[in-house]
Amino acid sequence: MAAAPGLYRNGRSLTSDWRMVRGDGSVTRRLVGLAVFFMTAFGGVAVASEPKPWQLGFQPAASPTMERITDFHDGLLWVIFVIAAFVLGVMAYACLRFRESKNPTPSRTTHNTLLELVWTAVPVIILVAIAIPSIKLIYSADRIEDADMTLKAIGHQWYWTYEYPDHGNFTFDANMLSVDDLKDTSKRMMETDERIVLPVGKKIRLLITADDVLHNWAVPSFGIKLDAVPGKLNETWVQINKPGVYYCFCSELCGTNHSYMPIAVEAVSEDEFKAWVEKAKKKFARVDEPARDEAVKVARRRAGN
Ligand SMILES: [Cu+2]
Repeated sequence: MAAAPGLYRNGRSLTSDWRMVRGDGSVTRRLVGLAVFFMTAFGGVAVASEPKPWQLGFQPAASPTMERITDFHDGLLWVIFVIAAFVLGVMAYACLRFRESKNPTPSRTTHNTLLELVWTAVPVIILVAIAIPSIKLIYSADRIEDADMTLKAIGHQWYWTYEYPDHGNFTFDANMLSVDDLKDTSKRMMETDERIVLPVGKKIRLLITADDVLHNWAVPSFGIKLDAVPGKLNETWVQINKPGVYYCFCSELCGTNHSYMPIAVEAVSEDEFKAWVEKAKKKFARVDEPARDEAVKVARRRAGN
């Protein structure tokens, strides 16, 4: 489990604890107080955005990009609705108005220049009107100029490695938790042994690549789904709006254990993030250090000292 400052109890597990001991008044009171404290203090750290049964639409947006994607999607639905209703109306009108009994001698008209111009121009105008905000959105999601920090994700068969280059350049692997290691609040096949911890409200540059085959780093509520390509560094960014844990999976078929390399992101306040970084620096290896030490050892061995 990641070393983020004690955040792993949520309201549900406390409720079940409370049910077991409610015979004792003082314990009950204390536990209820504790539950209220935890829910107030860490309530937001439970799963922030997740799919729900019978859900329609996207998971709740947790980044400016996803908010824009959601708005754009909702706007497009109206465009589709108006076009579909118009076409259906025209077809219904034609079927009724020009049916054989009502219109026994059909017109032999084959061309109408104005009509043909209109039915060519109007769809073009609609497509251009859709393309402009769509391209703007693609560019805004593409990269960020003034990032506050960088996170690098490297896909492997079948786990992710993360690097924090601006925070001591430490690195760690995130493997899926096996069923035996699941905690009562963990999500099966979605939880990792080490979560990515990121600060809320900061602009975070994401660099994504792979070590072996194509993978894909995706988090729906951030509006991110980006290929991890060996030998290529893909870039995007995220600014997380609200604290919580966000889950997803590798989203590119990458081999036998493709479905066993989840992504778990824990968004915390800036202070909590700083505290986590201090712990993480001690707990995890530096990207450059082991190689440098090794190089020094090899050089010393060669030199015989
Ligand atoms: Cu993969």
